[in-house]
Amino acid sequence: MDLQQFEHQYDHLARDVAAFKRAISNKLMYSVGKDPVSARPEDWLQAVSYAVRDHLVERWMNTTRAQYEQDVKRVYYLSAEFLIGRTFSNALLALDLMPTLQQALRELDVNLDGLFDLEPDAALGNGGLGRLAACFLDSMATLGVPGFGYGIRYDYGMFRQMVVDGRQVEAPDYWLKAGNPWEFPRPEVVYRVRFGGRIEDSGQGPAKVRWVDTDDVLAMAYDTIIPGYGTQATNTLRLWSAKATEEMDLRAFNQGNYFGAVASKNLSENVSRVLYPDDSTLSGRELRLRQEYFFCSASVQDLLRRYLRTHTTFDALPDKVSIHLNDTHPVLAIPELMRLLVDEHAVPWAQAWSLCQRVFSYTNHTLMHEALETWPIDLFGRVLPRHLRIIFDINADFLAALTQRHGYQPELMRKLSLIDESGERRVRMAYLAVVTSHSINGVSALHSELMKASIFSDFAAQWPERFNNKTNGVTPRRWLAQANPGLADLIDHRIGRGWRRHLDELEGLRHALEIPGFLGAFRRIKRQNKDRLARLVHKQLGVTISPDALFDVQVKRIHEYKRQLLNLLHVVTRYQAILAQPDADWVPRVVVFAGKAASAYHMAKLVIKLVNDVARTINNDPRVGDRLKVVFIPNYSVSLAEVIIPAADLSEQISTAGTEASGTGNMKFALNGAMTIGTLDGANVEMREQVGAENFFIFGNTTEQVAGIRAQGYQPRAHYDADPRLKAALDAIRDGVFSPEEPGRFQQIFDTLVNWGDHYLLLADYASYIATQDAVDALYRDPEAWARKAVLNVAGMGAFSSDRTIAEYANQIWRTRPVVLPLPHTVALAANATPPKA
Ligand code: 26V
Repeated sequence: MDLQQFEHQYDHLARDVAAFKRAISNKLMYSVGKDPVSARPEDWLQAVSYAVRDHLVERWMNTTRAQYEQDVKRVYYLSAEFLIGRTFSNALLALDLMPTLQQALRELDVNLDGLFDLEPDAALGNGGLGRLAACFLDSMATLGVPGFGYGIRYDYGMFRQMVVDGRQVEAPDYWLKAGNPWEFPRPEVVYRVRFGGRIEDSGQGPAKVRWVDTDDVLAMAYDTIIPGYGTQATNTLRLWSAKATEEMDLRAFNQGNYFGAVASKNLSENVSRVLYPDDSTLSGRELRLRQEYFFCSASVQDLLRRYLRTHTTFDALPDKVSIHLNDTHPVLAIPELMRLLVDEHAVPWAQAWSLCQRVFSYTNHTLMHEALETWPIDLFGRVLPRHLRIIFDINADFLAALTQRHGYQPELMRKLSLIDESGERRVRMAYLAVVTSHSINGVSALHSELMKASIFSDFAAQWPERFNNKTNGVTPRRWLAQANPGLADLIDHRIGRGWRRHLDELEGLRHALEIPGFLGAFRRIKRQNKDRLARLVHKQLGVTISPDALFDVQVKRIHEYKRQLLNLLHVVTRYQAILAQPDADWVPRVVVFAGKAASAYHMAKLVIKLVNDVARTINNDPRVGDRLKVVFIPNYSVSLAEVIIPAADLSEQISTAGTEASGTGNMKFALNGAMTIGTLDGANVEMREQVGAENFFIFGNTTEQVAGIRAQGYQPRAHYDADPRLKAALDAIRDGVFSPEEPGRFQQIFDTLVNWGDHYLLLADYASYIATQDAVDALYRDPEAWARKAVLNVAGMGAFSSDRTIAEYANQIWRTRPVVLPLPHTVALAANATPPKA
């Protein structure tokens, strides 16, 4: 079949509603096993998903075949988290099947809109880091980068957050209960992953060590197709699930211990049971270490097997394989690759090490000390004795080279050693990543500089050329085309559809500002999105919010450094001011919060309670009315973000300068036409450059000023004493104005800020924040002026596509070339789809 025939056939299929109807009916009967007359919406969703998936499979096979034929260099993106969200509508957009499906289902008398909300989120991540990995998969596929995601198929994803009496309550998220139509189980792709045991050392160097008496688990692959947009190219996300080995079952069975056999099977399968929900604090649990090794080992075994299908020596490994470490969670891939090369494939140690250095690259996502992974060596040695030995050997080589370079310097060695010898000896995972990788990057310009100046300063002095920046981005397919169809449509009519693949084209919207009617249309769309959110809030919380109000939104993990409490201080100040001057000309506001707290993070949970107590008080105070409303929307997730973000007027990005590595929510809001109020932190700095300082609300101390204040001995109480508005807000919180049933409930919050050092400098930024919030009100009073600036924010977001980020990784770090595939038919379709209006 030549290309034209293929195109024609594909075109025909995609557009043929009758064929699609048939396919859906067949799936419903033969795959789901349901009669159309009794099928529930869930059954239809399953049937439709299978029918849509079929369209992806053909592309998938073409891509995989082309990758083999062209012997391309592959990128393996190792990540403990992939926060994918829903797949159904994403697949429909990638395939341009939405209109066909709409018609097909209409004819089958099924309501398509009702189906989307039935799909559970794949919430296999905590927050920013996991969602970034998902955006990267989308961009790698779209750019044709031959990328494979490798991770863990957690049975339970991020917990479901319920709010009971204003407090967070966690419930398990068994996202697989109705089956997952998007994954392909691969029972034939299984690897043995070994744990424990001991090493037998012949004393003849690293190559002569045997690892014996291990307890083993099997890793079984599940594949998910990642479609590219406007291209035939697809990629694979391969997630590993733990299965007990057969011997284990047999051994116990032969001892006649049926229950024991089943119990120990369950135990060994625990390794992929649940996602650890503690973003930014290392709990240091053994199961977590096992999870990390489990997916690293399976992934490295799998990529070596793929490489060896077409190669007989390892010489070409760095030309054919890049392994990228998404933070330190996959760092065990380094000693695992060393082990496989040296112990299993008899590669000499020095050669294996050189291969590793050319294969691995690493991204750091946080400077927060609590989140930096280190493992006590006794725990490490118990779980992975062979790997501990390998790390010691790497360390010995590294320290010897250091000595050769700088002479014997015990202080330098102590600082740079892979083993932290102060106190309980621990393995420093980030240092292992840095010593091995040929590239180490941060995720925004500011963060990359701080990374070199702080946690890795001694390494940056040794190897400055290894350090670089790759500013984060987000996929415009999910975060604009899918989440905000109204705005996407308006943009299409002004500048065409090309922005989905070339986000820079949004620049063209600057001219649209001069076109009569454009701003009005933009405002109507924002208004519709606000209506949609208002309905959701009413349905979920029973609170009525007015879409005329300014929607002021902070949605993200609850963490002290992100300063949800600073936002609350503004809310309380505003409340008190409204009570003092009810007749002043207030700009009505709705302040929206959402986000999860780590289950053991006491202060974050108390913040959630305070938000809810403040909300209850203000929303029920008849003196306030529509001037101010506060809502906490439970269970923040990717799919909730897709509703909340397009409805925002104001995006709160208010972390203490120097603490938020990049932020990606900040980009999603601006892309959807929100204004930002933020500090000069993370990617906010670069966003402001792109959209112009006059279109961005910046406040607060800079990173240098923060350092200066701390160095001089920060006195939060001085701010409390000097600023009556601040004092009044804090006193109200302390004295139980929002918790009359338990007046002392928030004493700790008061103390943290006023008496215990206010580590994140909320009080130092308060005055500037309040003044800037007043400037926000002033602008909002002029809806035209506000909308103009909001449009300029959209227009300036071109640089923050994850396509740009991935192109930089591919060209500068991985040095991969895109796979070459027959002409993408969807590009042709897209070009004809909506003729841009003049
Ligand atoms: C740390 C830990 C510690 C062990 C337990 C599980 C766990 C899970 C995640 C993390 C690291 C969190 C780091 C993180 O998410 N960083 C965020 O990365 C985003 C993408 O680069 C960036 O936009 C955010 O600013 C940064 O906070």
